[in-house]
Amino acid sequence: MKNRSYFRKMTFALMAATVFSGACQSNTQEGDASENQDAVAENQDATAQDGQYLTQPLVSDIYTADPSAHVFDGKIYIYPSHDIDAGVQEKDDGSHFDMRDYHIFSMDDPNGTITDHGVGLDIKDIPWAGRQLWAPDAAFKNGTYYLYFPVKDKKDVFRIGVATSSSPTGPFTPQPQPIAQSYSIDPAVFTDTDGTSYMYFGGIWGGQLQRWSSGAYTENDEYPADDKPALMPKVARLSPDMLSFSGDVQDVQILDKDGKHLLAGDNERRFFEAAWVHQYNGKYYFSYSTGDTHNIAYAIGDSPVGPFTYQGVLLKPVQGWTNHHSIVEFKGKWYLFYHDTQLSGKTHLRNIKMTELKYNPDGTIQTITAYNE
Ligand code: FUB
Repeated sequence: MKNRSYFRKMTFALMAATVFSGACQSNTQEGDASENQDAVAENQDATAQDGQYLTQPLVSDIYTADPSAHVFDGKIYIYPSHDIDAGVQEKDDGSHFDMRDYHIFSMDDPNGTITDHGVGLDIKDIPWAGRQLWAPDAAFKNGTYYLYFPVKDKKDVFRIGVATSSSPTGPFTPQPQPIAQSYSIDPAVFTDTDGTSYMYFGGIWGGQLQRWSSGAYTENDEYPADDKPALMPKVARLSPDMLSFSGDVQDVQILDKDGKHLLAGDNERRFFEAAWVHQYNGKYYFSYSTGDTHNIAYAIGDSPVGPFTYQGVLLKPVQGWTNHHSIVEFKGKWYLFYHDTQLSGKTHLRNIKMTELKYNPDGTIQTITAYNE
C-alpha cells in the first residue's frame, strides 16, 4: 500500500518526536501557551537548517489532522481530527486511525496564536457510534453551528452524523441517528451565495465508498476496472435545517479537459478522499486528495454540483501517507490548511499547518510544495 515510505526521515522524526513528548502534557482548554511555544520554537530550530518544511505545526501539544477551517464572526475556526495513539495495528483499512473526540481551535489572525477550546464532541456522546471518529467539517446557519462527522456505526459501517451548538466552539449535541442516506467519510459542507448548502462526501479504501457501488452497503470491495470511470465523490443538497439531505445523493463528476471522466486507473488524478469546495471569482473549485499518490488536486466548475474539470495539483505530497486540506478566505487573502507528520513521523499521528494560497490571473491555483524530501 505505501509507495512512499513514511520511515524515510526517521532520524529527523525522532528528533521532532522528542521535542513533542516534552510538550505533550497539556491537553486542557486553552492549553499551556508557553509550553506550546517552546516546543514549536525548538521544532523550528530543528527544521530551519534544511528548509524541509514550508511551515511549522499550528498545534504541538496534541496531534491534529484533517483541518476544516471556516471564518465565523471575523475569526478563523479550525475543526480537525484529533489523532491519538490507540495502540491499534496499522492496516490498509485505516483501523489505526482510531480517534475518539474533536478539539476545536480558533485564531484571531493567521499570524497570531491559536487557542484550543477543548473537546467539542466526544464519541461516547454519539449514541450510534462504534469507532473511528474521522475528518469533520462545520457550518453555520440561522444562529446555529453544525458539526458534521464520519464515524463507524456499531456494525462497522461508516456513516455521517451531525451535531449542533449555539457556539462555534461547542459543546456540540449530536442527533440521535446518522443522517439518512449518508455513508462513507469526509463530509465537507459548502453554502452557495443563494444560501443553499451542499454536503460533499466519500472516500475509497478505508473510507468504504467502494462498498456502496450498488446503492446499498456490501462487505465486498467493488472497484471499477482501471479503464472505466473512477468512483466519484458524492454530493447531496442539505435541508434548510441542515440536519438531513433534501435531495438524492449524486455523483460529483470530475472530467478531463476533453470532457471524459477520470479513469479508475488514473491514480495520479482520480478522487480518493477529502473533498472540499470553495468559490472564487464566480467559479466553483472542487479539491480532493488522490490518496495513494498523495496529491491535493483540484477541478473547476460552473455549478456547485459539477461537473468539474480537472486542473492540476494544488498541494504536492506532504510528509506522511495522508494528505487532507481546506481552503478559506480571510481578510482578502486565501489560506490552505493541511497536515503532515512532522512532529511524530508516524502516519496516524499528524499535525495541522497553514500557508497562504495564491491564484494565477486565469484562476488556476499556484502549486504549493510544503515538504522537500
Ligand atoms: O483522519 C482519518 C482519515 O485520514 C480522513 O478521514 C482522511 O481524509 C485521511 O486524512
